[in-house]
Amino acid sequence: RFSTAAALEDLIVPPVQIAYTQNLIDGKFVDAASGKTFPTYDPRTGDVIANVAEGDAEDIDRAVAAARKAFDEGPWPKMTPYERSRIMLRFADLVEKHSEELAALETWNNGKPHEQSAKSELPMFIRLFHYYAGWADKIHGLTVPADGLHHVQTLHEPIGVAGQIIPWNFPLIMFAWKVGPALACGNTIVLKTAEQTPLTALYVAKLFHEAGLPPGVLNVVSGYGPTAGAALASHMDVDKVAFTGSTDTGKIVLELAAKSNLKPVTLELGGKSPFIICEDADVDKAVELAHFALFFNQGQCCCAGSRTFVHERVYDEFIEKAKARALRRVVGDPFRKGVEQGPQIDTEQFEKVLRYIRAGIESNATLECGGDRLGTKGYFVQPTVFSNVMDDMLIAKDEIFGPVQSILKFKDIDEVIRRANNTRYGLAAGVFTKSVETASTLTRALRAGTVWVNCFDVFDAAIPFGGYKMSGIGREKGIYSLHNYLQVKAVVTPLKNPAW
Ligand code: TXE
Repeated sequence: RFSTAAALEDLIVPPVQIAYTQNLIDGKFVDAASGKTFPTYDPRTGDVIANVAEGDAEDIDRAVAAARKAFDEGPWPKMTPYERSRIMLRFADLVEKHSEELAALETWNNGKPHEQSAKSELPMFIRLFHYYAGWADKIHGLTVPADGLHHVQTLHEPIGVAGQIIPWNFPLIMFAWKVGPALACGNTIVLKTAEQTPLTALYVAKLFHEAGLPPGVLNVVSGYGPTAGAALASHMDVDKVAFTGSTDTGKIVLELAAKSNLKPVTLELGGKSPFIICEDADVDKAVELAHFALFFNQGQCCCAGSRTFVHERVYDEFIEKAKARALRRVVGDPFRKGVEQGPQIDTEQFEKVLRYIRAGIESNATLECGGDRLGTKGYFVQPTVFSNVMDDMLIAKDEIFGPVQSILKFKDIDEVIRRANNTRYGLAAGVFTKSVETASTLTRALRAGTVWVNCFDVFDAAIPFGGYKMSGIGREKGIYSLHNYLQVKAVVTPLKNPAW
C-alpha cells in the first residue's frame, strides 16, 4: 500500500544549485580557519550533495568578534528601530522572491515533502519576519510609580551578542524563531546550524545582507555540536544563548553557559506529548488529527503527539481506522506531488527509530502496521502503529522522533490526566472532545506549554511556544520571545520638588 520502490528508484532532480557552502562571518563568505569541510547529505539516498566549511572554536571566535564589534560599535543597535524594521521587511521580500529555490533546497537537504516546504514553511518563514519587523519599533519600557522622591523608568535594551544553536528538523523555521526576535530587539548574532542541514540558513543569511543588513550583525557558522556548538555556548563574549535540540544536549549547553560567563539560556527541548481522544469524539476526525499530530514532518517534531490516549469506548474503532490511515499514508520521494512522508534525516535517526520499533515489538505492544524500513536506499521508514501500549514501555516514555504512533487505552478523565502528566517532558498536548467542560478541565490540568483543543500543530508567529519540565526553559514566538533578547535597565532620577 505504500508508494514504494518505483518512486524511490527514479528520484527527481532538485531544481536548485548549491551556491553557498562557506561560513558567513562579518558579511563575507569564508572558508573554515582549519580549511576543513564536511559532507552534507541527501536523505533520499544518503549521497553527498555538498561539502560545507567545517567551523570549530576558531571560527566561532572570529564570528563572535565580528558580532561583538557590530554590537559595540554599531550600526545595528544604534539604528532607529524603524530602519531595522525596514531591513527585515526587505529581507522578507527577497525570501519571497527566492522561495522556489529555497523550498527545493530545504527539501533536498532535509527530506521533508516539497509541498510542505513550498506551501507551508516558506510562507511561515516570511510571516515570522513580517511579525518581528513589526515589533522592532514597538519595544518600550515603563514609567514606574516608585515610593519616594524619584522619577523611575525602565529602558528595554538589547542584550548584546546572541549565540543561537538550531536543529535540523525545521531548518528555516528554527532560523526565523531565533533570528527574528534577536534582530528586532537590536542584538547581533552568531548562529550555528545543525550539521545535517546547513544549506538554507547560508542562503537566507546572504539575502539578509542583500537587504541591507550591516556586516557582523548576523554570522552563520556550520559545524558540529561538540566543537562549534560548545565553543559558542561557552564563549565569554557571548551574552545570551538560545538552543533547540535534545534534552541531553540542552543540559550540556546550560552547563557550558553556567561555567563560562553565566549567560542567560533559553532551551527548547524534547517532548512526549499526549493527544487525548475522549469518548464523545467523532472517531474519523480524531483519527485524522491524531495521525497528523504524530506523522507530520516524518514524526520529527518536538511537539509530536506521540502518546495517543484513546477512551475505551471508542478504542477498537479508533485502532482499526488509525491503522487504515497509516497504511494509506503516501511515502516516497519528497519532491513528488502528493507524497506525505519523505525519509528520516540521517542514518543515526533512521537507526534510532528502527531500534524503538524493535523495542515496541519486544515489549509486546501490538504492531498494527509498518515496523520496518521502506525500500533499500535512503532513510525511509514505514508508517508504524502500535496498539496496547503501556505507560512503562520505552515507546511510551522516550522521544522516538519518527513515524511511530503509540496508542494507549484509558477509562476516565482523572486517570488520563495523571498518566498524561506522568512524563519528564511537558512541551505540548492535544485534546479531542465535543464537551467544553472536558476540554477546560483537561487544558487546566495538563502540564504542557501548549494545549491544542480539537486541533494540533497550529503555529502562528504570535503564539508562544516552549516547554514545562524537561522540555525547556523560556518561550519562543509571540511577545514572550522578545524578553529573551532584552535587558531591563532601571533609570532613577531625583525629583526637585516632592510635590511633583
Ligand atoms: O540533537 P542535538 P540530535 C531530539 C530528537 C532526536 C535527538 C537527537 O529526539 O532524535 O534529539 O538529535 C548541537 N554543545 N531532537 O543529535 O545533539 C548540534 O550540532 C553545543 C529534538 O540532532 O541536540 C545541533 O545544532 N551544541 C529537537 C543541535 O545541537 C551541540 C530537534 C541539536 O543537536 C552539542 C532535534 C554540544 N555539546 C533533535 N552537541 C527539537 N526540540 O525540536 C550537539 N549540539
